[in-house]
Order: sequence, then C-alpha cells, then structure tokens
Amino acid sequence: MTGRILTVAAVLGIAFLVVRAWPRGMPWSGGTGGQGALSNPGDSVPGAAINDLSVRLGTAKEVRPTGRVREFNLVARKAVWGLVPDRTTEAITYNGTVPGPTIRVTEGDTVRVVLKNELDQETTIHWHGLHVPNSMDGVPPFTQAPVKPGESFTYEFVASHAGTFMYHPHINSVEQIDNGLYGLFIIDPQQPDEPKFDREFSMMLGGWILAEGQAGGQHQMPGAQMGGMNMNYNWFTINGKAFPATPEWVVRQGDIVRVRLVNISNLAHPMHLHGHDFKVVARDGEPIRPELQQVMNTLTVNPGETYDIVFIADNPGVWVFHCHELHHTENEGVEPGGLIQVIRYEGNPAVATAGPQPTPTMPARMPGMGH
Ligand SMILES: [Cu+2]
Repeated sequence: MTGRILTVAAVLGIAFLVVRAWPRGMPWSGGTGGQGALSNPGDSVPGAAINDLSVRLGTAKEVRPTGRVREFNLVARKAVWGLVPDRTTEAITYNGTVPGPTIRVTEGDTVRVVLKNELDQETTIHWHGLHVPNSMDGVPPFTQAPVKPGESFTYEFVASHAGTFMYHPHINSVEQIDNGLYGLFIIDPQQPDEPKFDREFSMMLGGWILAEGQAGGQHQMPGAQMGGMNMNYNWFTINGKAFPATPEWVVRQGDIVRVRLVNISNLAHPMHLHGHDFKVVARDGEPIRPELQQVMNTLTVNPGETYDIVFIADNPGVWVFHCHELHHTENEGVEPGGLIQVIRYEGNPAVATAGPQPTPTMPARMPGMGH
C-alpha cells in the first residue's frame, strides 16, 4: 500500500515538473478580454495597434534569428509505396517516401527549401502553421504561380516559432495529399528549458482511396472513381504505413513520452490510448498553459490539426494507441489494420502482428458505409 502511494506520488511529481518546465506561457494572463477588440476586422487599425493586439492575444511571435541557414531539397515525384508488405500503390511523394523527409530546425533558423517538380502536374508547398512571408505561403493563385512540371521553386523563411507543424501542397490538394504528398515540420525552441523527454514519437495520420482487392496492384486516382464506384477512404496510415506494418514504439517503465499527432487526412481521428492517460501540452504548435492542459485518453484530431501529448510509461505491457473510428482500424474493411500503433514496454516479448490482409476475393465493404 505504501509502495503504491509512493509510486503515485512519484508520478505526480514528475508530471508537476514537466508542467512547470513547459516553456512560453501565453504572454497575456487571464480571460479573453483582448479578443473583443478583434471583432471588427474591417476596422482600419494602425500596424502598431495590430501588434499590441496580437501580443495580448498571444499570437505574436518574437523571432530571434540564429544566423544559421538550413537547406533542404524536396523532389515531388511518383514512387511505388508499400502501405503493408503486400499492398503497394503508386504514391505521389517527396523524395520517394511517405511522409516526405521530416524537416527539423531550431526556432530562428533560416529555412531554405528547393522544390523540384518531377510530377506530371503542377504543385506547390504550403508551410502549415508557420508564420512565413506571404509570398512563401504556396497558395496559387494568391501568393505564387504553380510550380510547373520540370520547374523548381525555392522557398525561404525564418522558422518563426517552436512547435509541431507540417508541409503539403496547396494545389490539386485532394489528389496529391491523399496519395502521400506531405511531411512533418518540427521546430525546436532555442531555450534550453525544454522539458526533457525520454522518448519522442510522431504520428502523421493519412487516408487513402485505393482500388479494392488488388493487393500489390493498380492504383486509381479519386477522380477515376466517380460514377457509383467506391469513393470511400479504405486505407489509413501512420507515417505512411498501415497496421501491421506500423513499427512498434518501444518504451521503458518510467519514461516520459512525448507524442506529436498530425492529421493530414480529410477525416477526424479520435485517437485512444490504452492503459494510460495523457496530457495535451500543445495544440497547433502552441504550448497550452499548464493549468489548461487536459488529462484524457481519447483525443480527436481533426483534419489539419497538430497536438503534442505527454504520457508517463507507468503500466508495463503491450498496449495499443488507435483510432476509435473503428473503420479506420481496418485495411479495406478487414480488421485489424490502419491506425493502430503498438506501444511495447522493454522486456515484453514482441507480438506477432500479422493480421488478416485483404485478398482479391475479399468482398467489398457494404454500400453506404462512408468513412
Ligand atoms: Cu480515424
């Protein structure tokens, strides 16, 4: 009994330290009083006043340049990609992988990304959640011309603030994104007071509309499936892989584990963690003030959202962290599959996870079961 109380006290103590160490509280304290003044977007407000308002609102970012330039090359091109070992598709990728390379820089770094378009269609890159100059936002026809096949475009901006973000095209978006053209963008803070995590994992949630029952075979673009054909999302991936191809996360008892959740799909995913609660510490890259951080075990991640959550590995075993829209834990209607992440504590034997896989003879999902 005493031992159990001590364990609970230790866990609470660690959680308290994590919360205390979390950087960058909102620079305004208390209430939403500042927001009322923002309710007249048509008002002509001098720039200084806008800046004051954004400081009060907490959306102003103070960028302290590091002087470093970080260069990345992204090639948009088609590539054969395996969602599970026996299901490949002709994906639209950055550099041949889904997701594309994770771009990880420090707040204040100058980021230079050379995009080369080797697709047979126009594309761009949008920096989702970052405060980039307007001309770098990647949104035709407003901020740039589309990057045509064979052309290149160089994006350059300062990494405005720490957090979890993403990048993706902003033209013909449904086809390009649903076929794999996206990546994670992580900006680390300059301050060394970042909480120390023992483990850090990311999950970029994707949805696919693939021709059914053609393992290893043909891929249809969504547009080709009009006219009564199936337009349902039938494959769901974590970092480009569907269960059981999703690599396990291995943790050790006592670890403080940080997870970055990013939803690039067009569907909401209520992500549910077994055996533990977690605390939501950041949303859309913005740290949540400690007193507002919610403890829960199911977090709905809507399309376009990012969350950072933290849990303490205090319950040894083999657990799952999965989407609770249960169609999303299927591969072509067959469970288990899709958005299932296995978390295995060290010392627990690996579990054979080769679930049933669709075969060409598998009956298609019932009509009307939209996802
Ligand atoms: Cu889901």
